[in-house]
Amino acid sequence: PSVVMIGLGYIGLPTAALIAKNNTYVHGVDINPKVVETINEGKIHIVEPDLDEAVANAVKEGYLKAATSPVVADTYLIVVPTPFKGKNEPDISFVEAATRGVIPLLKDDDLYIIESTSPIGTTEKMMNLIYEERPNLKGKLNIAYCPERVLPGNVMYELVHNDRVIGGVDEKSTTKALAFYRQFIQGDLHETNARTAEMCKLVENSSRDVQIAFANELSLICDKADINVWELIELANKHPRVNILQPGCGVGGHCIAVDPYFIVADYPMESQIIGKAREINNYKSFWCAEKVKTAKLEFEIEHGRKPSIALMGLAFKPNIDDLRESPAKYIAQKVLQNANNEEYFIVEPNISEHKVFKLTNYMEAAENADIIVYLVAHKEFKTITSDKSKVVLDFCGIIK
Ligand code: SAJ
Repeated sequence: PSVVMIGLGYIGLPTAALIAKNNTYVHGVDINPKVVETINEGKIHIVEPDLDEAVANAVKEGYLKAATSPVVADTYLIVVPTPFKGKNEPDISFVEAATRGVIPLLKDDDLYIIESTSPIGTTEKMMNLIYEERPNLKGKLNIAYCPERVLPGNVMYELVHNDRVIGGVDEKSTTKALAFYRQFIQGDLHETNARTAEMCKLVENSSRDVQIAFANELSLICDKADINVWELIELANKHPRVNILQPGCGVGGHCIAVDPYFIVADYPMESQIIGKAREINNYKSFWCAEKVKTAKLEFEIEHGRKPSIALMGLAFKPNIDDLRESPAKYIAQKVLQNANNEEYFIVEPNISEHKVFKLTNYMEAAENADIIVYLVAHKEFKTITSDKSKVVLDFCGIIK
């Protein structure tokens, strides 16, 4: 058996390495020649624990090879990004381009699977596209949707152990896709149809977004009501059927802050809560930036001088180096835009340097700043003890 993996990014590459580890030939495809070159040298272009070794081994053993175009295989996996165009409209042009690339290669009984997060109906759309171009293959291919659900930072473990939802365009496709994943996945495999599987991925992330929005809304209410939101949530969670998530400085990353729009774009009238949750979580970042502004002005009035300010954390969540779609980074940018000769210390212990921000060591920043703003609950920050004279804004519950 042989597999073509289209897209060698955060999900495609680890999945390719995993399949290759099971002695199946994987021909990886990426439009970026640099990525192809790096992988063929047995190296990787992304940060993910244990991925380097997995790729190095797969390439060395000859089971993984990368190129910029596909070849004939039995199984084709589409793992390319689905970004946005215009005003929060999902853009499936990469999925379509990848599909068009394999259409001439397809033959009877092949398996074609989309893993990319996709709007509902994408798999059926691609099926129609394939059969329009290759009418002789109609009904003879196995076409399915199977979303990935791995957590960045823990991908190599979760790829193997998480349950998977597999939805074919017909029963034969589902069964065939299931047998494929069974070879290298230890988690349970759940059968459904393609539309349900597509929606399932969007709903998982929307559900988390809505729950975080609830926590963020509570934090706004508690701020006005003079209640410690962290204590409140801890107490409410003592109830056996209550499980409130943690408020923060907003929701970031490329999944939870994005996927809900895939539902809202297609069903705007029906997805009231899902849409509102996005607004609340975005507003929370704006609110945090405004809070820093107020603290700054209050300090000036009280002390008759400008404060120095430490912004603690830039990553989109604790203990990672990923700054993409990060609310903390957005807040730092917003605060710096409003800078008026105050001294700023920007801190991100998980990266050594940044092209825009001049970074300061976290201890030094916390020691020297008049106002300490905790944006991300990185483990390093938990060791900081600051004296009472400092103003502390804790947006991530690090001191609770
Ligand atoms: N966050 C909070 N409060 C919380 C939990 C998280 O504010 O109580 C924030 C984080 O700080 C971060 C954002 O939410 O800014 C998202 O972080 P996350 O750890 O919840 O999730 P991601 O984006 O790293 O990964 C998610 C996962 N989805 C779910 O947990 C439902 C992962 O399993 C998916 O595979 C991934 O999205 C994806 O690729 O879709």
